[in-house]
Amino acid sequence: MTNQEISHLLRTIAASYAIKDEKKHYFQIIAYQKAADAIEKTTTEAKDLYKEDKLATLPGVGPSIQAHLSELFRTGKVKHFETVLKEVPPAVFPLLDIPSFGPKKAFKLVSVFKFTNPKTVIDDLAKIAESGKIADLEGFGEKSQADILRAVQEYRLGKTKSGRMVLPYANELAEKMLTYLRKSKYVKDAYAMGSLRRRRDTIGDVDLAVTSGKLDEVIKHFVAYPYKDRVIEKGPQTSSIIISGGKQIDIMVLKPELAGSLLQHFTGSKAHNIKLRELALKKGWSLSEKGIKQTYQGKKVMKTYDTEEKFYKALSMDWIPPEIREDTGEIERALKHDLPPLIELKDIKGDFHLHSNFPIEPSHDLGADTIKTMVDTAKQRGYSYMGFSEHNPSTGNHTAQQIYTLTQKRNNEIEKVQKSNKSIRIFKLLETDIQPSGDLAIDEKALSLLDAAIVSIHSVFSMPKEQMTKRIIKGLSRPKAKILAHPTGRIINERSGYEVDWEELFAFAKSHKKALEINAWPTRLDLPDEIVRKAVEKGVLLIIDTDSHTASQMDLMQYGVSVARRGWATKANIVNSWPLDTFTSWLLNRE
Ligand code: DGT
Ligand code: CA
Ligand code: CA
Ligand code: ZN
Repeated sequence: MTNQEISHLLRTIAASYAIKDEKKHYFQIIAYQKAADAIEKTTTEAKDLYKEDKLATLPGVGPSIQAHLSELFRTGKVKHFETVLKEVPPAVFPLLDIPSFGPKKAFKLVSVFKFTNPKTVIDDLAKIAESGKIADLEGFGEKSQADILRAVQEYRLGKTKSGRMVLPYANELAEKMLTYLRKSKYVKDAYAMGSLRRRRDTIGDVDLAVTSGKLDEVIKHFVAYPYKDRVIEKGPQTSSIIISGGKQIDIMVLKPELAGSLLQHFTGSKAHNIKLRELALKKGWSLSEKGIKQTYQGKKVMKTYDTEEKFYKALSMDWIPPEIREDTGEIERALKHDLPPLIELKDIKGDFHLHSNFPIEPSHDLGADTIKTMVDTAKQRGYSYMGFSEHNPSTGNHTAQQIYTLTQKRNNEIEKVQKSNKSIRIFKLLETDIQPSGDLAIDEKALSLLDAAIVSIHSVFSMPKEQMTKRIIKGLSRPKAKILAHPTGRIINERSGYEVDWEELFAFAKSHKKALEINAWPTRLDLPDEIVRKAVEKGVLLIIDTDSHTASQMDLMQYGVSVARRGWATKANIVNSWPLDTFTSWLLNRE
């Protein structure tokens, strides 16, 4: 069972409790939802943790749910879950996957219209809604009938509750909306908040914060957004809309003097905020988006903060970078004034996973821009070094000698461009396949033409963990192989990565000074942040690359830097933030 399936199951249990008796089961509902969130977010498979007897290390999952999960992995089912689920009509469950459908609403519709077949319930519901019968139900009406129809249509178009956006897409939505908001004379400042500001790899909905002296005018302007599909909620200082395309945008507006607490609250994460709130509670304080309520000379007063720094300072802490606000130790470190100096975009001195359009006849994709164009772009970015790493010439269509000759031709082109560009050092690499046997796709003679090789897996992804780990380590053992590209092979919203024994790979990479890549390509972001964090703790070297296939894609570097920051990486960890001489001696060193 994958993490996603487990998380779905836990949400189903929470929903069943809510249907049975929401008040009575309040704490169970929260516990199951929290566990579902945690498991969905983590990049370690819960099943692996179970096998290693480490389920207890899953944050956010309490002992009783851990025991249920153990039973699930041991026997394939959980007696307790079956008891809970038995009390809810099966036709309710498919409805829970439709956006905007809560357990209560699903249960009511199923009970009233006597839906019994889980396979047809969504079609049955659509028919009832079209016939106008839902509008007559108490507590529903014409509008909610139309909403239900729309939600079903969107669901059929593939929009599910778990449909999360990749970061640049959410970024673009937010930027458009921010530009629109700033057109209002009532908007003082406008910011992207939530997971977007924390730079998570995927984004559920876009959250925006605005400061203004006239809250109602800003809300009015917000809901008048020309590309909106519909308004979900409109209050005095908050509102939510769905824009065309089905994505949700939430806004919160407060006076400028409250900016500090507003940004802090709305950036989250939820877990980070809950931990802060617990700390504050110990002093008898309470936190909100409007400030900190404290007892002062016997009276409750609301202290306000116009910057986040002041807000955190009031809690005796240093300001915490948004990327690490996940309650994974950052609060304790901020209290000790001991947060690490996270890597920044401006620290990056070069990009190494670059595909030019040089006709090297690879079996995978070629880039679209010339070596020269990409060098010009790297110089504009202020880089001191860079590396070309086209895919190796395909082994199926070429002899070893042909591969050698093609590589040599590509090198000649690089050398030609290097001659007229002295301000940047250009390295000759190739992105070389690690074959299923662990051998590299090109032989020692072709490798000798390179400064170093980036090695990666592009075929036969499903292998048992031990075998895959051996394969990778064998490929990476070759002296020229210095970088392992996109180490998990995951494609966000498409496929999860292959199975790797990280402990073993980290130990090997560390002792042989091989770098694991943080691939900045938005649907890869691979290594994922949680694994970066572990690599950083173990002292493994990392490199941030864009995997660009055009010159303009070198702009994607920012997304890789976000992942590195979310993994608590500093300059010491990231080899391509090192000065040219240090970097060069690492790259050319053979161990
Ligand atoms: P997402 O949208 O799933 O990618 O994740 P977020 O983190 O953007 O979550 P979202 O949109 O539900 O809420 C945005 C922020 O608002 C969240 O990170 C913290 C704050 N917030 C929302 N709900 C709660 C809550 O129940 N308690 C606290 N303390 N903060 C909350
Ligand atoms: Ca959000
Ligand atoms: Ca939200
Ligand atoms: Zn590549």
